[in-house]
Amino acid sequence: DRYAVIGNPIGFSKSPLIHGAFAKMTGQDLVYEAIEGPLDGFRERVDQFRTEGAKGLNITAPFKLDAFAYANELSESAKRAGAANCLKFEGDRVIAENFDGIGLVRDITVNLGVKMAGRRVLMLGAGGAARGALLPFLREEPSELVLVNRTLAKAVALAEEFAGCGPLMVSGYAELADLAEGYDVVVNATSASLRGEMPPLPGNVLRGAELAYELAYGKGLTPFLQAARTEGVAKLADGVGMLVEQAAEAFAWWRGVRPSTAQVIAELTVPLS
Ligand code: SKM
Repeated sequence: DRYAVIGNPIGFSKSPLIHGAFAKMTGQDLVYEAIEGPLDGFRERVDQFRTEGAKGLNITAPFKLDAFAYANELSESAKRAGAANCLKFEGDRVIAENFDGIGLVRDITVNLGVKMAGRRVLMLGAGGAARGALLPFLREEPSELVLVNRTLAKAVALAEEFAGCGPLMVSGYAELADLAEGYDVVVNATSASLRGEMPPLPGNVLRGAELAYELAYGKGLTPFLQAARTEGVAKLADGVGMLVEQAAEAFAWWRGVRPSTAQVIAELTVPLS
């Protein structure tokens, strides 16, 4: 059976390696490749892959919205995220899922051993990555989840979509100085790290946190993680565990077998120094 990850660019993707390891571990007979999708031709490329007998697809930037639009059945998490990171093909059925949020929660709570229940959580960014994580985070029942964004209106609009789902609040960066200290978990879901930049956090916000989590993976000690280290944050992590956990969810959904993730995470983890 054939599967792939599609994105543009795609050369950096670890998904073929991860799914290859899962297939070996569980004895599943499948081929998993990487496809560089044309920026203006996602639909045609996926049509083609399906006519070649594809059973499923992982989707990464910049196609998660295109994949959502391509599907004809949406899971609750895909609907909430407004984006798909995984598709399953069954005849004419194209079913969309989004496992990024659950992958992040599993990495934080299971792999890193940081509980979110009753804790204060700060989410930086209000784009697609933040959106996908909001509902899975709220289900963990934090005492408070604060969404921070440069453009406050964007955070407000996003929070409105999740009204009634839990203790979700919004803030601009500057105002954070007043609420500062006492966050337990701080997640960087902005794209700042991809440009080697630091989100404009007031000085003391990271102090006393148990975990600083960088969603991007493979960037080493980003300015955000560096700042967290300087502030003495106990645990630092990048998104590699999240990547492997969302892959395990996808694999289980496609194949009906759940692979274990610890060994693959250990193999892919680059020390943050
Ligand atoms: O959501 C995941 C996607 O499924 C695969 C991926 C990758 O291969 O780098 C990254 C994330 O966007």
